[in-house]
Amino acid sequence: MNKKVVISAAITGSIHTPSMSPHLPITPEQIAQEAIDAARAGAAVVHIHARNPENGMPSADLELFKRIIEKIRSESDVILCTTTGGGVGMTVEQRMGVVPEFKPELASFNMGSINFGIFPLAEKVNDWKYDWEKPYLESTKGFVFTNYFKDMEIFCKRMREARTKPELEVYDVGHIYNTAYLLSKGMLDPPIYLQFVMGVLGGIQATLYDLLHLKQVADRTFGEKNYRWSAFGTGRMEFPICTTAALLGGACRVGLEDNLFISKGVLARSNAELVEKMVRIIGEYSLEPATPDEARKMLAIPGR
Ligand code: KMH
Ligand code: ZN
Repeated sequence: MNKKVVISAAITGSIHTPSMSPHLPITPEQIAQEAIDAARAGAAVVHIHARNPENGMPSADLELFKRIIEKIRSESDVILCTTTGGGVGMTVEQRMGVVPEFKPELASFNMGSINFGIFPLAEKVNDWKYDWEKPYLESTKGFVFTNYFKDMEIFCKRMREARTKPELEVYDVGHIYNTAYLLSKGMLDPPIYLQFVMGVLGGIQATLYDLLHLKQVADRTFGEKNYRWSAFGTGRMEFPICTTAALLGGACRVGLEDNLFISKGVLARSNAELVEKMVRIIGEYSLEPATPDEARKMLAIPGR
């Protein structure tokens, strides 16, 4: 078994809103600094979304991404994985813009359409900081996160042109078969890298049984040696899913995008704190966090 584990840190995302935690990074400077600190704590990859610095709303503004990316690149050799999932209501063109513009080493690539229900989060908040937050969350009762085949073909093409490796976000079992289809058509380059996204309402839930199921379907579909993979669970299942993934030889992802708590009822103060916890857990099993260069080899990322 490889002693090294690739840890990704998903810094801010587009699911949690400012009222849920004062520690959620909002401005480009905060997002970049959180990413740099997460890398120092042991993350080899940072997954990046941008937010409007005035009110924390998820944003596709390339100027904001530029400020985040330039600061991270100037201080760290961590692998950048930009989102192309964006946030609720963004168009495919808005979501995709970051790839040709910044040619990141990795970018998320969402492998199919799902109901994407983040409305239950609104029930837990009493005091709203900004007007947009509640309607944004509640609108997802009627929201399908669309990733049509015609759009996935465009994502394949643009990522290939930018020499960006796709991190294939698998929210449910069918997304593995969607991946196999695109691979069979020569639209994706092997070895592919899958990210099992577990616990979104509308997708597969974050149980250990479901993780094994996803892994077994992927093994049968691609052959165990022919793909790389990572997993994460949302909310309190972040650490159980990540620990199991690491013990099974996969990579894992922690961060405030997916989970705001360091332990029951205690908000994490930073992404670095979540990464440190993951490093501690794998350390108990004599595993170590991979450096960015080790991660490039392990995930078959060509490098810049
Ligand atoms: N926020 C997620 C549930 C993306 O950014 O493209 C998965 C994600 C997708 O990170
Ligand atoms: Zn994301």
